[in-house]
Amino acid sequence: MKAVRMVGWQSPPEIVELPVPEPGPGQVLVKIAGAGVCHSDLHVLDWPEGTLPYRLPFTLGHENSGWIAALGPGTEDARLREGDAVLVYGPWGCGVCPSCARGAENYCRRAAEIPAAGGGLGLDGGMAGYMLVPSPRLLVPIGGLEPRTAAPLSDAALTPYHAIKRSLHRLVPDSTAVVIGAGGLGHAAVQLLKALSPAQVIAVDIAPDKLKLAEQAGADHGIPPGEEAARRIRELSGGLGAALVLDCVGADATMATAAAAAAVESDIAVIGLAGGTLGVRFGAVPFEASVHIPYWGSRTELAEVAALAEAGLLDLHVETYPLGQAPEVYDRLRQGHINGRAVLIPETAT
Ligand code: FEH
Ligand code: ZN
Ligand code: ZN
Repeated sequence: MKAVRMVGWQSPPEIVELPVPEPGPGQVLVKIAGAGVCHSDLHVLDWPEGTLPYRLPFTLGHENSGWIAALGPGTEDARLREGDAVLVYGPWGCGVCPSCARGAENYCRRAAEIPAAGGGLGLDGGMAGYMLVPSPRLLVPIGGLEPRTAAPLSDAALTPYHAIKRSLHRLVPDSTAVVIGAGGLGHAAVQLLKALSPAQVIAVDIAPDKLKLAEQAGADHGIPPGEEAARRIRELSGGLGAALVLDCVGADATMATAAAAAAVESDIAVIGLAGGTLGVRFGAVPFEASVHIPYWGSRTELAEVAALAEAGLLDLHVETYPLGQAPEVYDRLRQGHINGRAVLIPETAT
């Protein structure tokens, strides 16, 4: 099978031929229908050796969907059958610590002992014809959803869903939510905010086509970034500012905008990985504003995201490409030329 491999630190991914793996005890083999192309991969590919504990080479792709191809010995789980369409839950923890036991493998207590964050993040991921998943617990059935375009639910949607869910109590009628960065995560965040809350939603992005996508996703306003953005947000929110700011970029400038646009008693959630910083001190952020860095989401939340999609309340914008075009697609992503989320489709995804 073809696989998109991370072969070196600060090196481009390579497409190689690999044998289709066999599921061992406890494992499940998934035939990949679609593998999302996440901006985080660009950071992983760009970061110098030593930044992450990953052992190279491995197959990229941490946002995956497909069909169960084979159940390894001991996985005869009544819940899953060969042929079932599934999402692959991305953060692979130890599976037994208190966090993992409640489905929050994104916050596994033993993460520091595990030299990988999941398939596509140090272990073989889904940018390939097939993917080995360590346990059926990491698979979420998706019923009648189209598997080839469902993959972004497992990251582009799950990450903002987790961040929004913990702030829902702030999103009361007449409140305002701001989404900075209307790319893969951002446009999903807009749809989720409109589906889950009465808040007015303001999207902030430098690219007009991204703002258009955000407005198609339900944003009430789309505005450019910069000095003016915070003032405009205050104007649109009756002077209060935003009860929730989701920074899907995470750069110095966007975090500064988040702090300037936030309301008293608000949440500022930074889910973008650009590596920016924000000074949190008296006067730098509004009174009782909370700044936090959520990471991905739980297995339970992924099932909730899948349910939202099956109910038609979440319909992500997906651009599909053949798996063999992975290097070009990563380049397009880096140049900001992907609208919504790009998904790679293996030639075996029939
Ligand atoms: C991937 C790798 C490292 C940090 C964060 C991520 C996210 O894309 C996972 O949602
Ligand atoms: Zn990701
Ligand atoms: Zn754990």
